[in-house]
Amino acid sequence: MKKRRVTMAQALLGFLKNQYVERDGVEHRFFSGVLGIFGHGNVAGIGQALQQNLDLRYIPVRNEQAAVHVAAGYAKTSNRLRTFACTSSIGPGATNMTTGAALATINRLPVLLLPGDIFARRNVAPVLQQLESPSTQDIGVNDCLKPVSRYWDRIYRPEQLITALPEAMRVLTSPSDCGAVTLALPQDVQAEAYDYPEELFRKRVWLIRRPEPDAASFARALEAIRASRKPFLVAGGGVLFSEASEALAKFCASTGIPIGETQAGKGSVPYNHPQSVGAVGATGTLTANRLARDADLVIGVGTRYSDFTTASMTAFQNPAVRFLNINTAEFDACKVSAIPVVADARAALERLSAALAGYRVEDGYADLIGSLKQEWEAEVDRLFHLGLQPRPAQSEVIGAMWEASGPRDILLSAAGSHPGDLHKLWRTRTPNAYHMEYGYSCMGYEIPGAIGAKLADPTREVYVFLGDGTYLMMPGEIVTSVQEGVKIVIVLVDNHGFASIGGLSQSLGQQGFGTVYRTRVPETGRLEGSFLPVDYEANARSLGAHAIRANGLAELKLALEKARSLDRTTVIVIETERDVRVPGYESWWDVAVAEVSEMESVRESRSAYVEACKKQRHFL
Ligand SMILES: Cc1ncc(C[n+]2csc(CCOP(=O)(O)OP(=O)(O)O)c2C)c(N)n1
Ligand SMILES: [Mg+2]
Repeated sequence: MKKRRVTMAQALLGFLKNQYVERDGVEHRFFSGVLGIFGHGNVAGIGQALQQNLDLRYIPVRNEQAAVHVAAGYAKTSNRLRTFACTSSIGPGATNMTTGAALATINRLPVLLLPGDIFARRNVAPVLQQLESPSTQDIGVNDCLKPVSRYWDRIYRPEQLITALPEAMRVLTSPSDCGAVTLALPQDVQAEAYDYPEELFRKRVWLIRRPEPDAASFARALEAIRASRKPFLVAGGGVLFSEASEALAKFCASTGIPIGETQAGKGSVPYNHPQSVGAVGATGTLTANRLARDADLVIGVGTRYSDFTTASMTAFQNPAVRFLNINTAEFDACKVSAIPVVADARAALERLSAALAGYRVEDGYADLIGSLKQEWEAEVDRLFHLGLQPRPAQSEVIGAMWEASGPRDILLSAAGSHPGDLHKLWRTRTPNAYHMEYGYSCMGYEIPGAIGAKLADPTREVYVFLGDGTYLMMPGEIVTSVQEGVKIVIVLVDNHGFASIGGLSQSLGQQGFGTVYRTRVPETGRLEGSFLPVDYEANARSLGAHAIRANGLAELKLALEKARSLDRTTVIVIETERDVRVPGYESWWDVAVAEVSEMESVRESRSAYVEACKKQRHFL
């Protein structure tokens, strides 16, 4: 057998370069490069190997957490057909990746983490940044990555790569088991040479399958649809991952079944598709929430039924409601006691369309969908044009961004009051044009995630919509966008702190405590002084971005036009009216209120909470 004598790190990169995926007859190289930061735990291993493998692009970032976010944003925009590997040193560099790994796994996105690890040889322990344990030498900070990884392994000997790598690839390319994969790499082993079999470096093409429904489940699914009078379809992220938008649009156009969208599934069909009723759940539209409330059959396609989608198990109130789930993951397919169709979304929807030819919802239901949809569009127009002076409402900023953007442009966001408002209001026109990270709703994802989205599709303008709070968590990656020539447009809403959690706090009877950015007053010891004097425009400029402060809506429109014409990352800062919010639409989200309190406002809120919980249902 032919051998190749290389270090473990060189072998690893040699393998990664030759991994491809194929779906529907189209082949992609799976790894587009390596993101990361060097330290003593990876510079001599992975760092050295990268230097002699320049065909694998190396992208230095400012924070290892951001590296994983870039990879996740890239994988999401690529419908999971491509990703990056992320390298870190040992210790803090490795643990910085934990948040990114959790985000990837929760959103079912493939990312490969390659944290450095302490010496396998152990004779020099404790090394710098090593976590010691008096009870075992077989523990380290990388063990933190176990619960947030779908596959985790530590490579104590160079030859273990040979069995670990195929497992890593199986998970990364699996439509059902996909998530973060961690290979912890002790720094001495990274640099150790071994005679690897030449076959390890051959080109390998991993087939991304489209599993078909089994006959028995499919028959039950058909029966359930035919028997239902008020079916309602929930489109989740799986629709986009499967590239099933067209199949879904056809299925719903021919059957008349309305489509509500989760955060991950938004944009599955264009907003003006006759059966599209927009966002469903806690941040849903009135149209979708009314239809969900009364539905007798909920067809969940590629959704994991998060509490935002189910409005904390209050969204579906018809006593006779049943569920039918189409999902590649059995785990999700079986939720809410559904008829589980364990299958690819596109394959299943195409088969359903064919089998249901001639079936259509009753006219009365179709008319209701049409009129509710019209009412909703009028509500969006109203919120886009409130005419507030001098500071606009956030909904007007969204309206201006929507009007300035093209149909293929990507709108990206993750945390704060932005996801809820966007879920309701953004009028998505093409698949993947709405990029919301709402599995982990991770403040700080936005800028690196947008770099990933832009790297995945440089032909689309990427707009990031974020708050002052989330901006302050990870502005440093603007530097990475400048370094790579990856232009993104960031619209930063300055409302002096956390409007979202502030509003939530108010609703819990807690008066927004700890959510406004104010200085501490020495006399009272409280945070009730003037607003913190943060100059976001100067901050963005100092990191290499073009920065514009927009005073009011008219200036925002000009700034958006200017940003389009530039080829550099641009940050637009706008102050909004914090207390003018997009309302909720007959929906609810469960946040447990203190059961006892000295505060009357909290006690009142608790009574309302106990009452609201009565609508929660089990689906058994
Ligand atoms: C990493 C992280 N920490 C904390 C939270 C909880 N959280 C959700 S929204 C939010 C406030 C966001 O503030 P900002 O970005 O200014 O948006 P705004 O609420 O003002 O719209 C916080 C703290 C989170 N989602 N992520
Ligand atoms: Mg804010």
